[in-house]
Amino acid sequence: MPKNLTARPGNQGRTFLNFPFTSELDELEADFAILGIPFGMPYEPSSMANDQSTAPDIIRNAPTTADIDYTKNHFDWDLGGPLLAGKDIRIADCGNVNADAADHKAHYRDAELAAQKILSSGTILISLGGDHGVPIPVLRALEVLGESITLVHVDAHLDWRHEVNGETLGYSSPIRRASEMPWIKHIVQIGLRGIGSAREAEVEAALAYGADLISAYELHDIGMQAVLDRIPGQGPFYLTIDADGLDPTIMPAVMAQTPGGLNWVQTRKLIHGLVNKGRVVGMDLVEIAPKKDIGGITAIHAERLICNFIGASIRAGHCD
Ligand SMILES: [Mn+2]
Repeated sequence: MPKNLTARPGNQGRTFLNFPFTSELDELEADFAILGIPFGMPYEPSSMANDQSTAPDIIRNAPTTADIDYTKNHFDWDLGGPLLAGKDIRIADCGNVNADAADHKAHYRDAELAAQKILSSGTILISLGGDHGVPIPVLRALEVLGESITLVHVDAHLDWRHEVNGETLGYSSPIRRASEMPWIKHIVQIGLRGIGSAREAEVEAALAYGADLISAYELHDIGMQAVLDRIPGQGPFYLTIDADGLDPTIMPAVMAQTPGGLNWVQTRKLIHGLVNKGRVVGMDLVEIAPKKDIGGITAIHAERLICNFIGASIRAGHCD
């Protein structure tokens, strides 16, 4: 009997919108799977269990889910109808990937295995971080699809460092690691601004690879539709969203609050526009640091973002 890769969420075991919990990933039959991946690879011992590691369960308990019946069944103006569009859509919350205090790397190994099982069953994967290291095992798992994936990245930061403090799998490196994966065909990065871990060498490496770097200011000048038009192909796509790519006025709960980010209308347009261009096989939302939230506003936007992704994917026919 193989060990379970995941365990039930904390916080009284509340799952996302009370959808059923399952850790039986080998027999998964679902259109969407929610998967918490709490722990990145730390740059120093004190950040092994950082604030972001609590975010998967905080998002599951977002204030707008207080009346889950409303969220699931009432008319949602973001979608033009109820969340699941009256269809027989199966959403599974697969809980959080286990961690091993004696073997920190086991968490990424189990996350990759869990993501492989979910993706290979044809299920759309919604991963909740954790910091921006945690998409690395998910991006590795995309290999099981046997397709060329276009990666769309929302972030204030470039995330192209080869290493920080000798660690190559941390939150400053996910897009560099993605660029090394043969199944990632194109990379589009949206929302760049301010100052992060990147130096001129990392910007040059991203440009040499052919990443389309769209600063937040260019986005504000040309609009999200023009950005969508620049994303090549018809998918499949993978969407990684660093919460600090959104403006700190709507997502203040991040470690690096940076003025000038995506507003909600732009974020919603990106989600709907991308799923209407082609199948988005998975997305993640990372780098939410719940202790910095103000009135739950970050968690509210996180829940709206995930509901828009689910509802738009259904309406685009990706679950038919
Ligand atoms: Mn990032």
